[in-house]
Amino acid sequence: MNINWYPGHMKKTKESIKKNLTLVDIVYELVDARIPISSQNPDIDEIIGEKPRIKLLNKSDLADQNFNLEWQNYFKEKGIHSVLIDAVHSKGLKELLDLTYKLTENKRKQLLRKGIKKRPIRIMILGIPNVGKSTLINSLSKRKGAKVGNKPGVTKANQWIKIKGDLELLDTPGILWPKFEDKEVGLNLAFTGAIKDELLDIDSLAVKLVERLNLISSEYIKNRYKVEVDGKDPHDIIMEIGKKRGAMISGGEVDFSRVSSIIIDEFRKGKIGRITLERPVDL
Ligand SMILES: Nc1nc2c(ncn2[C@@H]2O[C@H](COP(=O)(O)OP(=O)(O)OP(=O)(O)O)[C@@H](O)[C@H]2O)c(=O)[nH]1
Ligand SMILES: [Mg+2]
Repeated sequence: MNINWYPGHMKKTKESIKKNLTLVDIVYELVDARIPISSQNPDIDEIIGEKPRIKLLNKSDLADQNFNLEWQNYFKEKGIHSVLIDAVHSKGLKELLDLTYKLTENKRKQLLRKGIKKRPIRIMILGIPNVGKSTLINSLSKRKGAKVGNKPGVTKANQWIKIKGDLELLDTPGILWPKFEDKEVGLNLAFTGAIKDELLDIDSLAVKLVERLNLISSEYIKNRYKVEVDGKDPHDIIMEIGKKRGAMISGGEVDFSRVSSIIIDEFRKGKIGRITLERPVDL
C-alpha cells in the first residue's frame, strides 16, 4: 500500500473524512466484491454514522455471480443497501443512481420545505486503496463530465463533479485503511492486489493462493492450467504449471518466482475465473 497508516495518520484521516461528510447527503462505500469484508474499513459504521449509504460491491465482474447475489442478500438482511458495480465498464451505474435518488428523497423534500430548490444532492466516495474509487469517479463523471467549480468546502481543493441531473460528487474520495492487522484479511488483500505484494514474497503468496483456490473448488487451477490438483501439494502444483508454461531457468529447472507471478497476475485479471474469496457462509 502506498500509504503508511499509523495511529496519528488514521486519526487525522478519520477527522478529515468526518468533516467532508457534513458536506454530503449520501455516501458510496466501495468494497471489492471478491472480498467484501476484508476490503472494508473496520471503523466504517462509526465514521459514516447516520448518513444514508450504499455499499458498492465493485469489481463484481471479477467475482462469482452467485456469490455476488449471496452477498447482496447478506447485506440486505442487515438492512444495508448494496449495488453490484463494475466501474471499468460502467456497469450498475443506473441502479446506483436510481437508488441514490430514492435514498435522498427525504433530504430533497426537506430542502424544498425550507424553500431551497437549487441545491444539488451531494455524494462522497469512501474506500480502501485500490478498490476502484478513481475509476468509479471517472465512469460516473463521463456521463456528464463538467466539473462545477469550487464551492466552500473543508479544503479549498474540493471540487464537485456534476454526474447526473442534480447529483454532485465530491471529486476527492476518502481513502480508508483496511483491517490490516488481521492475517487472513492481509492475505485476501494481497491476493486481490490491494496490498502490492509486500505482505508476503511472491512465491509464498502464490502457494497460499493455489491452496485457497483449490479449497474453494478444484476446478479453477485444473481448468486453467490443465494440471492435476487433487491430493497434491500446492508447491508441486506450481512446479507442474511452470513446466507446462515453459517458465524455466537455464538447466531445466522451473523458475518458481516467474510462475508464481504468472498465477497471481492471472488471478487478479480474472483469467482463472470469476472467483469470490470470501463468502457469507464463512462468517
Ligand atoms: N475488473 C475491474 N477492475 C477494476 C474495477 N474498478 C477498478 N478496477 C481496477 O482496479 C485498479 C485500481 O483502481 P483505482 O480506481 O485506481 O482505485 P482507487 O480506489 O482510486 O485506488 P487509490 O487511489 O490507490 O486509493 C485499477 O487497475 C482499475 O482498473 C472494476 O469494477 N472491475
Ligand atoms: Mg484513486
